[in-house]
Amino acid sequence: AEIYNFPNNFIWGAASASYQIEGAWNVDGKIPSIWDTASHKNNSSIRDGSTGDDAGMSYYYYEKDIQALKDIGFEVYRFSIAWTRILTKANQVNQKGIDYYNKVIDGLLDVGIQPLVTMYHWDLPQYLQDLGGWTNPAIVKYFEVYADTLFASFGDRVEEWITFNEPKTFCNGGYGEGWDAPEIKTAHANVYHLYKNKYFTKQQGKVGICLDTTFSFPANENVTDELVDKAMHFSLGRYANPIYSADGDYPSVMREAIDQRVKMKGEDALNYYTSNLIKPSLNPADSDSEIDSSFDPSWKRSASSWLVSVPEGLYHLLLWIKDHYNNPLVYITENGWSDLPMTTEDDGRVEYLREHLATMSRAITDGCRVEAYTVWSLTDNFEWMKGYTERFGIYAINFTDPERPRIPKKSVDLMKQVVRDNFVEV
Ligand code: GCO
Repeated sequence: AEIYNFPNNFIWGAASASYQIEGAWNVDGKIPSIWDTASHKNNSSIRDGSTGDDAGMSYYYYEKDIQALKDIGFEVYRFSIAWTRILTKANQVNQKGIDYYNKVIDGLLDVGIQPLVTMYHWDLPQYLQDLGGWTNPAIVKYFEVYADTLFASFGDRVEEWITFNEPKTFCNGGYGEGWDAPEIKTAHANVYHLYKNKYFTKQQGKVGICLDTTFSFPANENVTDELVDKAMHFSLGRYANPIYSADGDYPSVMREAIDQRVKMKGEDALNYYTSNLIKPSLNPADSDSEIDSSFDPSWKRSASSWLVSVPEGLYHLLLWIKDHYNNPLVYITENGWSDLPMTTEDDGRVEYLREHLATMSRAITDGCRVEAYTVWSLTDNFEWMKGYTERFGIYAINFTDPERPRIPKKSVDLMKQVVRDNFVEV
């Protein structure tokens, strides 16, 4: 077996998101989110008809999450705060919401675990969606009030913040691919507007954004490097260039109509799960045509149709980012595998994590500035449109057990060894 080491100060942790784990959907002053609305619809689009009404009940059992993190020896916990617990419809502070997150943050710090807080992980207050949500420029002012409330309430203990989780997903997925109808580009414009005016860097310390992408490989020798690079710009450059590149310009290959110039500071977070093969595309000059992509049949599949294991994709992606954006500091804030049904024998996840940690180690050896890794996810949770039919936790949860014990899977032993030894064996 090969040993892959990590730098001494490398930070290990796990990730989660409020709507996916908390439950208590209508308790202690919380107002409805768009995911409460979506999952409560009659014959909703959620695959198993489930909701996040209860989920893993972290609102009540957050100490079980903290113990699960502590048992592994993790030093950071990436979780998100629900806007719908913090502000009422009248934009007033909901103290019980503040109290809950104070208990989580103080509980983590008491056992030496740093909170890495995502401000927005898709659970938009429904009343704001009723005003157009991210497509309405007024959302910027609402988000500034929310951000100020977070910084005022938790900024004394939370030193690193992630603003938005995957703008591509909630703008395109939320407004462009049918979960909801409205315009994609204005949604992006409003998200990036908050950076354009350096709003966050004026208010608080380290504030980053969390982008997601696959890595693109050529499907065959007919696929030009230019086309593969175009695919990477569709998937990442479109969202990263305005943040990283000096003039904040879009990659020329995109020629997007969006006019944002954003500057970033602090760590920027990256979610990587899988890669794809780029087949000879449609007319390359058509900058809006989605790239035609597929999977290599040899790539191992998970319980999720979109998730196949391509460890090399993480290596090449980190080098791509290093080369295109002048080697920024990166946290990997999501990377993981899904299984079904509930199981603790997650050999597929153990193999996936070993291989991806090894390629991450190689990328760091080759000069990439990756300083933290938080596995997706700490526990099985509500997997959005898939409900509970795809499980991403390194701890299993039986969602019919009122105590919701966090049951360690085999991958917990792997992560304990990685944290203890700061190396992974493949
Ligand atoms: C995402 C979200 C997570 C998902 C995870 C598995 O990246 O889509 O941040 O909430 O649950 O990625 O799909």
